[in-house]
Amino acid sequence: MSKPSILVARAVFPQIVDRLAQHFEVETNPSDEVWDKAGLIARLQGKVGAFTTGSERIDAEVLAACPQLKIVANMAVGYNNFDVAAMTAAGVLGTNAPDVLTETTADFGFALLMATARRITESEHFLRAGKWNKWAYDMFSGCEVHGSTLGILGMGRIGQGVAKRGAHGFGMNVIYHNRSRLTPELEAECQARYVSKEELLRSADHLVLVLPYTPASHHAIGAAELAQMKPTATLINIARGGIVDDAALAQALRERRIAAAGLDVFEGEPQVHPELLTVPNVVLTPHIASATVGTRLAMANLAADNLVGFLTQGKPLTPLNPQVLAR
Ligand code: 8YV
Repeated sequence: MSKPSILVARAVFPQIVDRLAQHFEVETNPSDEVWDKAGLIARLQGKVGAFTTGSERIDAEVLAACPQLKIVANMAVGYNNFDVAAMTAAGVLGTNAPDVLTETTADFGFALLMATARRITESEHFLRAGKWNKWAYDMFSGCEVHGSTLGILGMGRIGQGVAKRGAHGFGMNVIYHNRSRLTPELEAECQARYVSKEELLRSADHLVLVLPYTPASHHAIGAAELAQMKPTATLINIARGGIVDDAALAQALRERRIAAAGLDVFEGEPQVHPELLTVPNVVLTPHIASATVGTRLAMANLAADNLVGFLTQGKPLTPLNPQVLAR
């Protein structure tokens, strides 16, 4: 019997492709080109499964053009590249890759917070440019981290990881806002206090965004929200581009209406708003919060496990629309 065919839409670890090849005919993308919609549809012809990353959008048009598709496994916890309702309507299972990246991503959130508060990249650029010719008492003075107020918007698993690092490691006063409040046990574990979004914006010395991107969270931080923040505050985005209005943020940074920002995700990435590239008080990284070898391998293995589990036994590990399984 011939093996079912799947598409691995971006370059991944060779050992993951080898694993998948034990079960499937695998078409890969050796040049790692990011295909446009027509390119993706063309490669998906005849495939029952797809291994995707955040760069492949699976919507009604793609689904209509690929009627044999049964599962799309995302190598990411976020799945805003999936139209889950359209997938469910088409009877296509979607899976994501939660949990395996939680601690690594929380580590990075803290790294970005520290780099932003303590002006690490800005001062390194100064040094590399040969501008350091004497010590000065006020050179690159930053914002205090220990003992300050850490605000977290979006208190899922990664938000909780950031909270614990702040509370236990840096003695921070942790406040959060989320669609739903944590249980008292989880609040105690994170030493975090639930507040309104207004209080979060007003009180945070460092505001970390860790919420999923949905139509409701589009521009959750725009000019009005930035205006409510302390002029000494920092803003850290490790969630998704589009949650912050990048144009409004660039203006707020330029006018020093907040002290600094640390951004790992951008509206329309890999494009970056040109204004953000010219303001000095922002730390910019190319969507690398989960990027350690171990974690990226775990994410890829989980996506592969979902494909193998579903296509060989009808049992995916982390389904997003399990109602498809009941059909
Ligand atoms: C991924 C991420 O690396 O998991 C997520 O949601 O943002 C990152 O960890 C990225 O989405 C590529 O798939």
